[in-house]
Formats: sequence, structure tokens, C-alpha cells
Amino acid sequence: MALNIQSKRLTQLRQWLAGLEKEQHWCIMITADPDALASALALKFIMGRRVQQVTIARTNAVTRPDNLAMIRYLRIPVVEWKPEMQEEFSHFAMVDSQPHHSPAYADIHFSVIIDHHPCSAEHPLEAGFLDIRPQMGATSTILTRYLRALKKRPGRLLSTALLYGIRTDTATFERGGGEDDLQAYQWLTRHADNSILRRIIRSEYLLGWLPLFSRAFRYLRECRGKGMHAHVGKVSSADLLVAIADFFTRVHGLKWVVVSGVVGDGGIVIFRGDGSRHLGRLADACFYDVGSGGGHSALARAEFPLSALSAADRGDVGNFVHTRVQTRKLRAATAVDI
Ligand SMILES: [Mn+2]
Repeated sequence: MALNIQSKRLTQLRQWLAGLEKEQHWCIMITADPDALASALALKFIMGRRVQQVTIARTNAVTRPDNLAMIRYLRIPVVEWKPEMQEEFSHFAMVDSQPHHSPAYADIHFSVIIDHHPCSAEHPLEAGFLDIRPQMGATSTILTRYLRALKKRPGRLLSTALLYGIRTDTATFERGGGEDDLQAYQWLTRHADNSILRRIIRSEYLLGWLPLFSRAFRYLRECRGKGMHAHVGKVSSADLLVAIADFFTRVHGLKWVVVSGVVGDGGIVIFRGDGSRHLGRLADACFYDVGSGGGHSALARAEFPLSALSAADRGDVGNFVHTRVQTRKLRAATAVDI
């Protein structure tokens, strides 16, 4: 049975490929993340020289350092999508997403949709070639299966891209991914470049973030014996606070860390730890009366508007956070556990 379904899909894929024509200009649209980038690169490789042109266009900005590293080291030819580009193309494909996922896709007809997100009944999909498989941990797994079935051997860079796509979407099989993903992953490791993969994985920070790390190191103060707090002041995004907090989790002997900063007109506090102290409850206890806080034992977050603080506290948010984390008593567990 499974074999029949598989071969029916393969027949459809072959039919679609056979129907491609030399004068066509294709655009593969993505919301760029590792799985989407890898899947688009694989689809472009499969389409090969059957058509005039295959452009990969992203509708979002790429800011994460590992994604920037992936594009650079794997030489993924992705361009920023602009609505006026639409007339340059005769055909559109979409991987790792569905047309209703973004308003940027609204006015476009897609001839190909390949995705692993579930379909929704409100948004029926229509495309010349359609392959939606929610049971797959990554769209990269679906594309890897195409390569294997079509007996197309991917090069070093494409294999590494697909590997990183599966790795990211399944959190290296810690958070999803099944037998199919594992099989694809194993097959890809034979063709991939481990040293490039390692460079991508290790690209965790951007140069522009280093001054923030420097501020965090200078501020670092002890909290309740086993923890540390660092306030980094104004930052452009809470992601930077998360990156700094995650960095500190690599320090052996540091049980937990609190990294705070100001984003726009609000204070954000990121908690990370080894689970020995319930940080979700701590985050709640420290900030529930000025904002909100919560999370798991090893991973929590609190936010508050600066307008909720006194003028003196607003003038020294770092000290406000520090005093709270240092002195607040936990509330009853029932108040936060849901
Ligand atoms: Mn995906």
C-alpha cells in the first residue's frame, strides 16, 4: 500500500518535470529559514536546465547568524522578494509554506506547493503539483526523497543544506522527526560537508552583538548565591537577550542566569538555568505586579512596561530587576501552574 502511494507521487513528480518548458521563468518563494532555504535549493537542482530560469525569493528578512552563515557558506542564491518582480516570472512554486501563511503570497498562483505543515480546511490548496505531508519533520526530508527516487545525487553544498534543514526543524531529533527524517538524514551525511555544517552551527553571534556581551560581562552580579544577573540596557530585540542568556548556560558551575534589557518602552528579562531552581515561578514572583512572568523550570521570561515603574526605577532598570530577583519570595505554585 505504502509503496503504491509512493510511486503514484513519483509518477506525478515525473509528469510535472516532463511538462516543464525551456522558456519558463520560475520563482520559488519562501519564508526563509534553514528548511525552506534547503528545500528551495533542492527543487531548483531538480528542475535543472529544463527551464530558462529558477529564482529563489524570500519574503522575510534574514537576521539569524546561522541562517546568514548558511546562505553564505552554502552559496544559496536567494534574493529579496519585491511585489514588482511578479511580472518577471511565468510560474511560481512554494516550499515549506502554504499560500495563506503570508499576505505576501496572496495575489500569486502557485503551480507547485510542497510542504510539511498541516493543511487547513478553510484554505483548500490547488496546484499542478501538490505534496503536503504533515507526518514529515521537515520539507527537506520530502525533497531528499525526491532526489533519491529520481536518482539525482546532490552535491556537497546541497546535501549540507538539506541536512541543516532537517536538523533545524527537528531540533536534531529532540523535538520531532520520525523514521523518514532519520533515513533522509543518514543518507545525506554521506554527501555532506561536516566542516561547513559545523561552521554554520557555530555561527551563533553577529559582530554587532559583541558590545552587548561586553556590557553584560561588565555588569555581571551574583544573585542568591548560585545565580548571576546581567543588565545590558537598551537593545533592538529580545532575541539578543536570549542569545546572551544562552551563552551563559555554557558556563559550568553557574546554576542559572538572568539577562535583562530594555526593548522599546518595555523591560524584558530572560531566565536560563539547569533546572535546579524553578525559573518560571521566579519570573512570575519577581514581576507579576508590574507586568507578567512565567515559563518552565530551566527557561523563563518576564516583561513589564516601563510606565509601570516608579521614576527612580525607570532611571535604573538594571538595579530594579536585580533587587527584585535578589529579594522576591515565590508565590504559591497554584497561582502560576496551568
Ligand atoms: Mn519546515
